[in-house]
Amino acid sequence: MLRLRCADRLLDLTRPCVMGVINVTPDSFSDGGQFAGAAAAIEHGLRLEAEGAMILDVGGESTRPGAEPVPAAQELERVLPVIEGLRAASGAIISIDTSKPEVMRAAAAAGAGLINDVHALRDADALEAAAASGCAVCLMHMQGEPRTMQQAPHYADVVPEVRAFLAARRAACLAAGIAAERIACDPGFGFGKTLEHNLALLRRLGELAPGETPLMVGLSRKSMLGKLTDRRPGARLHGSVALALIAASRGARIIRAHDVAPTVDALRVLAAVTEGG
Ligand code: 7PJ
Repeated sequence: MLRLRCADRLLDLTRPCVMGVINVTPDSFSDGGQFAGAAAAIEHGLRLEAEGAMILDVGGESTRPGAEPVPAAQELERVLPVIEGLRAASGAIISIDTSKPEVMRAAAAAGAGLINDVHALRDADALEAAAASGCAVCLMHMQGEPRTMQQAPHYADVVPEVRAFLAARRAACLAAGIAAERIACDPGFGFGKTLEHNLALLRRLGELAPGETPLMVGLSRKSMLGKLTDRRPGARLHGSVALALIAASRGARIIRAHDVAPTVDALRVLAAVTEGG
């Protein structure tokens, strides 16, 4: 059975599940900073849970292309009240979207069960902090850094390069004492990738995950959909659901999404067809 150990919880991934996005950043491109206040962010998270999200991903530092880094104290100020509030009111697994070890430690102490790190635990002390937390970890591939990563993404062959990176980061986690059942991987759509790179990764998604590692994908509202459908972020729902279904049908087990209800519906339909066979 495919599953992910998230601190004191075991997440069943026999069927693909949805991770709902809670941005606690004033510059978030898709929410326009609408959920910047902790109370609003908690309310938003509870709504995503009611819509069927199994995981709630709380982020206090924007990783959108061009975004500037945020100091740890400010990130903690944004995310901790939200994690505490959700932990008290929600049964969902809480994910902390961070690369900073001090944020990982504080979030785990406040009840987070998953560390979603777009740097794949490459920052100093991040592996140790994640290992000690007991949380699950999501290792994401990124070429370059958010501020400049979309300027000139380049690969000789994107699929084996991303696969090799994820395998190496998984090996580093295992060596640091993070059990295999605590590790998920993510190709990092849009993180230092052109449209063609993203499409190649999606086509060959099944080749990416090392071993039995569950694959997470984030495709919701991303700029590849802007290129494919010529729509602004708020009008990319239909394209996002299409990408979620394509990813799940190719093996993705965790779908990171802003629009939880329609994504959950689509995955239920897919599961009925798949399991009926
Ligand atoms: C991702 C993420 C993703 C994981 C963001 C956005 C940009 N975490 N955080 N995977 N994307 N694991 O939502 O468009 O693709 S932030």
